[in-house]
Amino acid sequence: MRTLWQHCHAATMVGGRYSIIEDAAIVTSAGLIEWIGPRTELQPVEADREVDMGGAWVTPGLIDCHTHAVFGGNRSGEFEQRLQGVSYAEIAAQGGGIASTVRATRAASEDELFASARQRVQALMRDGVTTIEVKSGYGLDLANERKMLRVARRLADELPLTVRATCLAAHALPPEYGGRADDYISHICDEMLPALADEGLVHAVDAFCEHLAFSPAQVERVFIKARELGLPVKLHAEQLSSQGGASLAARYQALSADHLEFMTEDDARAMAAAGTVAVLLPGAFYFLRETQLPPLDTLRRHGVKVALASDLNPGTSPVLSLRLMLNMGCTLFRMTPEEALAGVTVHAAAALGLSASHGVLEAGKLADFVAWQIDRPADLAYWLGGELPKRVVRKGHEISN
Ligand code: DI6
Ligand code: FE
Repeated sequence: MRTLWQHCHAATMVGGRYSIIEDAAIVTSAGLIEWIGPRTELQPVEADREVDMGGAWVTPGLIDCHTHAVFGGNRSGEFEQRLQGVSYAEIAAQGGGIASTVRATRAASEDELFASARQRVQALMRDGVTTIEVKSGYGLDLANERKMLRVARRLADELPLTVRATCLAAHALPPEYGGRADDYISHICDEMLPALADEGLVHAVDAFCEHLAFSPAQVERVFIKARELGLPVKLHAEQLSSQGGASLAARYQALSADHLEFMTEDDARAMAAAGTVAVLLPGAFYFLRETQLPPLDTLRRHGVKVALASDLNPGTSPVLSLRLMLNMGCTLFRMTPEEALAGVTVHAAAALGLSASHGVLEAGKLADFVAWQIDRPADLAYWLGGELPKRVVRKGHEISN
């Protein structure tokens, strides 16, 4: 069906700028944008349907390029404990932290994980998200990592959403491998990744490079296997310390390096040369009350593309609004509203390897867009939370969340 959408302004995000079309018209058909431009330049078109957008501002559908949306259990109790002065170390010693989410995820059925993840993902969708990345990483054995990745695929099957599934088996050391990190990395490389890749459950491979997780040498073993399997990589890097993970990721042409509070200028230089996207995660920075800011000016100076994401996870970033991340990217990290919007559209698409089909409003791209009843594009980063009135269009069809 061909639809003509008009009486709107478009922030197309082409080239990572607003690239605004005032008084725009958009023609969609077969799930794609057929034409977009000034309404005065629109050639006669036989549309099955015409939609008056009421002066709305249209942006590409928002892309949340870093989430751990699938998990069992709940860790708000740890939140309370920390506010009563209990330290991370004491919580971990009590069996809390990632380990408690691993236990809850292993104990949950696929249906239970799907039901809880769907609720969280639908909250993001109500905020204009039309594409999401979902990581495994709370199963930490083949059966449970498979269970998580199957839930990610089911989210794509049952919701009007593009879902990219990332295997993060190298997220934490499972209890059965206590003290044997190298053996666990061997298990990931020799058994888990080949099986999950063969089952078509994995779009990319991620790892957590940190002194309390895995070393650059252990991460590199995972990257080598991912490359053998033809899978792109991404990395949780420099979140709590400088490990050289971001430069390692760049050496493997990673789609992205994520967190980056402690990254160096050498990391930025390497990422720029490799085209690796910097994914900043203000939710985790804020929730952990981190004080080390990611070096935004260094990233700008080296021309590294910067994306923003929720890092939705139960321990460090229980975030259910990507638009709030726009505000935090500006308020905490000093991004401009234009940079922040690029961070959840065109640059987020690049962080997922989806630049050919997602992230900007131009002919040939997926017809995923949001028509916001706002006065200016900066309003998206300006308003803290809440739900801005909007119409969400997915593959050319309006959806109600
Ligand atoms: N960095 C984080 O902040 C989360 N994972 C990671 O690699 C923590 C996940 C959790 O606490 O459940
Ligand atoms: Fe994360």
